[in-house]
Amino acid sequence: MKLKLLVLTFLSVFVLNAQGYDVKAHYTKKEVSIEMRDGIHLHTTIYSPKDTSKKYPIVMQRTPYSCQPYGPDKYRATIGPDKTMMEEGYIIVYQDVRGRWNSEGVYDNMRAYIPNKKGKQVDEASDTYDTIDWLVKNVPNNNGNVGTWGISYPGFYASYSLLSEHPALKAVSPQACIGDFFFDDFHHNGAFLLSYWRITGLFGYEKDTPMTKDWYKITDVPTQDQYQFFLDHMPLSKLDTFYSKENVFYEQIKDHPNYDEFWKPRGLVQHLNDIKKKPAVMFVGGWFDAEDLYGPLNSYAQVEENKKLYNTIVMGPWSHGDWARNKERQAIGNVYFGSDISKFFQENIQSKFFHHFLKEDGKGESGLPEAYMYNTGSNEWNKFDSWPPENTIKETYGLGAHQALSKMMTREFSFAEFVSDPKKPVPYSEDIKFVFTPRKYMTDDQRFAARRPDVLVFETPVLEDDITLAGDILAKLKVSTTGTDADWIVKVIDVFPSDAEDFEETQEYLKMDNYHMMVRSEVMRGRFRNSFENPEPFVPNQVTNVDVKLQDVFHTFKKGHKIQVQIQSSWFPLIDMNPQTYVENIYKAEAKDFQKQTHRVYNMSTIEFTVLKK
Ligand code: PG9
Repeated sequence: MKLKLLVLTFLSVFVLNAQGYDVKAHYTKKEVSIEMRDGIHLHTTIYSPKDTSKKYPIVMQRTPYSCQPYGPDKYRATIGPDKTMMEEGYIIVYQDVRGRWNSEGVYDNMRAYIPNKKGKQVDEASDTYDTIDWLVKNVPNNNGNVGTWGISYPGFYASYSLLSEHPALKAVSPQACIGDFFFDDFHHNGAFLLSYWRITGLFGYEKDTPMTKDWYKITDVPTQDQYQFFLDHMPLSKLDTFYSKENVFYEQIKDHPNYDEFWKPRGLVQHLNDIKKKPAVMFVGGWFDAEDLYGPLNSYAQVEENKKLYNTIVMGPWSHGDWARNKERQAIGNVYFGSDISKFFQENIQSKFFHHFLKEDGKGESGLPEAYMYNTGSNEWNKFDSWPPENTIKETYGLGAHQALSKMMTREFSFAEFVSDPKKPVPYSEDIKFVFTPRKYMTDDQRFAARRPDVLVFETPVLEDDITLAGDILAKLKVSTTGTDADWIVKVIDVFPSDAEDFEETQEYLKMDNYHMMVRSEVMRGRFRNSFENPEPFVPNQVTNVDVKLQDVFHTFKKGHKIQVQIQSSWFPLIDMNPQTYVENIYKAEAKDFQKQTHRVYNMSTIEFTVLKK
């Protein structure tokens, strides 16, 4: 039961985004069932301003998390993207997606998009089209313009609405949107996010009946030390006793370890350059979003291919969905980024976007930039005409001998090696709790890892000038292993000077002097180094290329700081432990497959940064 409370607390954060606004005093609420083209009815809640003297645009969120009331009087405690918009007046609509809660039909995770639907063929684009069509024809006082928005899974449905092709859809804001479950949320580059294992049940579903109650199939698990719990339950098959077979989604995850015909059609990013109408788009993401960082960045880039669209992006110093919370001080873990950042976003960016395109028909300039990006090192907003910025260059650093990180490429043939022991995997944080999803770790101090023999550390000298990274990072590793499989984790770290100031958030035991702030991290499951669809074993002791692409950053490493790169082969239990013996399906690996192996990183390995020119 604890988990259910936790889950609802987690989900409610996406609706408590405008505390202190009395919805019931200003809005009436109506619940309708809207019929889709295949006869299925979707439960839809409509909040309309009581002031009927003018017409309002519709802003809709389609969600798997229920449009049920959270607050008193069956009203949501707050509704809509933010308080400014609530006060300004919009018709706010929520809809249970197909097969969830009070909607009919059968749920399907990340339902595959069907580009040329025939007859009664449906997907989330056709459900969005049919819903918008009904709303503009039946909701009183609407001005004929519709926007969609959503954070996380609702963000996925907002992205999907871009493919609905309804002419009334004029503004779309996918936020922390899932792009592809093989790279967002449950997997990173094919490695399973073990720490999310508990919530696969949120998205489990019975085959033939809609998920209307008890919508997750998780039998509660002990909330003991998460590191030890998962260590005690390796191989992964030991976890199966905690789940019912009804948790179809977890069964699907186990049955599809590669990027195959189950996962590929469900990826949405691939379709986002196929948008036939021209709604305005604003992607929003958090630089420290542990769940959906791939989604907003890669979806924006894909839509950007269509130069006819107004397509923009906002990235702030946020974790997952932070901008919808009203934290005065924006801090993640021990690192403070500034105050009233979410308030600034809501009042000066989000409400401005919807107002311009839904109330002013997009006439004239929106007053918003192509890319509104927060520098997480200098703690300031920057506006760019493109993302990545045009005035950037690629700078390559060698992961050199003596573990130096330097632009001077070493010539000597050498390597650094470490023993990777599945019984003592590298923790992903010093602070591992059974939480709904791990979020704080993205800025955690990495000194604990730097001091382990199975973590390689490469570091620049103290910087004599600021360096700003603005774009993606690509580690091109040359490695070998005594085994036949291995994971490669790359972390980029901002090493603070010994006289760094403490932030208010700094925990007593941890001072900011010499703080090793994680800025970006990523795993590449080595078997997928050449293809996510066709994995390959390593040949023992053979030098092998493994490229690890780390998602974009926008971070100034200040003068007096150092840039540090850490490389390791486990990240536990954020991701599952690689047996380091190649097996067809790691979810079915046996205890005997988990072997201690010796890994090497050769000094011809490099890391390429996208550097902002001064
Ligand atoms: N995308 C988020 C999520 C999905 C699945 C598992 C964990 C997180 C979200 O919808 O909140």
